[in-house]
Amino acid sequence: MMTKKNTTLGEFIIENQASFQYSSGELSKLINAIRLAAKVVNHEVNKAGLVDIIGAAGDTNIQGEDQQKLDVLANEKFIQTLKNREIVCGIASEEEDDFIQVNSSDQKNQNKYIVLIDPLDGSSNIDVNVSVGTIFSIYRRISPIGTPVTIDDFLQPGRNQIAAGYVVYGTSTMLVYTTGDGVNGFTLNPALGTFYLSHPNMKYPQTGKIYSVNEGNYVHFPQGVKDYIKYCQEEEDDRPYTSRYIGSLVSDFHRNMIKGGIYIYPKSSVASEGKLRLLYECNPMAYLAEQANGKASDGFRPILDIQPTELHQRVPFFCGSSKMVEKAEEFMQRNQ
Ligand code: AHM
Ligand code: MG
Repeated sequence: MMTKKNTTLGEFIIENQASFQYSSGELSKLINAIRLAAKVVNHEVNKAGLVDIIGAAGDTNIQGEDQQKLDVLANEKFIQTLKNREIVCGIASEEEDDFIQVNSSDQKNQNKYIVLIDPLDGSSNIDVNVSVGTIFSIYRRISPIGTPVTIDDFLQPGRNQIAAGYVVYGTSTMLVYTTGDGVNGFTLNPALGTFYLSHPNMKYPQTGKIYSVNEGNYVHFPQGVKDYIKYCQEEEDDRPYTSRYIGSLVSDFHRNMIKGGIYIYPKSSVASEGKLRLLYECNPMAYLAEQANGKASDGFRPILDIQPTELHQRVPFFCGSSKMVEKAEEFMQRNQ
């Protein structure tokens, strides 16, 4: 694998195409389309702070067009880019109730990949200038090529993912992804509009000192999570740990992968399955985590082994450095 640091994402995709398990160039084109959509959305996200000057969502702009909310806009940009390039046969998005059939111009779609996206995760952070992200997940369809895609193409266990990744619109914009051969991170040079390989072969430290959970919900948490939080706060060995919670999954995940840590969004007495979506958020992050030597679980079993039953299914999420996730699972199992 090519891991020279001045490699551009474009070069990296071409160089590594041959190593894809079922290489036909289609997956490379798809990653390229995501790269393009990411740049378009990045441009919009960067303008978000100007909203008071150029108009807020719901206002009418100078051309007489309605201003759109950024998450709606990001959704449209990603879907448009993927549709226009005719490189997928179906798309599902956290922003859409149902999956989208993509027909190529000759009406006989020969493409084999489907994409699931969370176009702008953590969008409540935009108003306060905090990082947000895009998450994507790619599968090979299971229905026959040339026929309409079905719900079963989208309800595959995360283990079947071909590729997954995220874009973090942070102090700099990064695209981090895996095609099942490790995780690589690319940073956007905004002056040139080019992503450069900046974080080759990313790995979670085996353990870390950061725990990320919305402790405001403490009273509603299951006993196992309460006990694990207390464990993180005890003074023993390398503890107490440090608490860091941005409230933007992509950013919390990204920091924990680099520094070592655990992210938890458990179920609670007010949200029986937690908040995060299995298909759009947890599966892609779990695939990245495993590819980076980390772990992701619902407290009892690997996220990637869960058989989804609906598109917008929610699931409790424990994700991070392997030893930390194992410890949290121990607490969950003790309190079952
Ligand atoms: P969203 O898909 O509505 O943006 O929600 C997902 C986000 C995650 O990025 C973040 O980790 C979590 O919700 C924060 O939720 P909470 O504010 O309940 O802690
Ligand atoms: Mg989301």
